[in-house]
Amino acid sequence: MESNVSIPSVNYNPFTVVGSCNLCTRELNNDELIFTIIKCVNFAAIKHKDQRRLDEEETPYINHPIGVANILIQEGQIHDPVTIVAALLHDTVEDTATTFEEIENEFGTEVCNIVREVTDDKSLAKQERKKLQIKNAPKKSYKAKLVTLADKLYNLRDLQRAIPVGWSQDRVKEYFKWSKAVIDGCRKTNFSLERQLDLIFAERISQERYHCACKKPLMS
Ligand SMILES: [Mn+2]
Repeated sequence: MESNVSIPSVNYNPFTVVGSCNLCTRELNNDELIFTIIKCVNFAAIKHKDQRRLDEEETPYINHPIGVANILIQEGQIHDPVTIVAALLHDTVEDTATTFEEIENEFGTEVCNIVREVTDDKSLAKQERKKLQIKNAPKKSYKAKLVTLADKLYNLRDLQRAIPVGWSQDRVKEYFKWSKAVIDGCRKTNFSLERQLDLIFAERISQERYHCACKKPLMS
């Protein structure tokens, strides 16, 4: 995660009340809401256009951020536009050439700050980044925790559906373990999302037990 530098907006900022603290958000009317959401999906689609998910079908990458936003709305009952816009943008800086300045200029300070909170510092080694996600999870804001929970829920479901090309069973197992540690740092944020994640972890444990050679009963 990069330092939390606040850069003044120079462009259209749908959420901020101009002239105030630059952090307070206001409610958007229907026209502004649809304008902002479509602008945001279009922005993310352009940024991720050359990327694919790691499954065999090479699903377009944009399915992921759209799916994360959809999980927040359908399963998390989250209708806050700042959180939804941040979810749609959450991987743009980490995985494409997008900068925080662009996000701030196009979608405002609060959205940008959430994206910052969920963006790994790619200058660090992968293992270090993974450790930091666990360490930083409890310190995240409520909205960043929501995005984190929905992101992990999407990725774990994806992993249940199809193992990424080139991944060993050990790597899958490790990913589940690591995800649980990150999620445990985001507890008491959204009951429904956490319940869905717990169901996945329970399912995973029973699968691992089933395939384990010892065949010990689960409740021993
Ligand atoms: Mn993601």
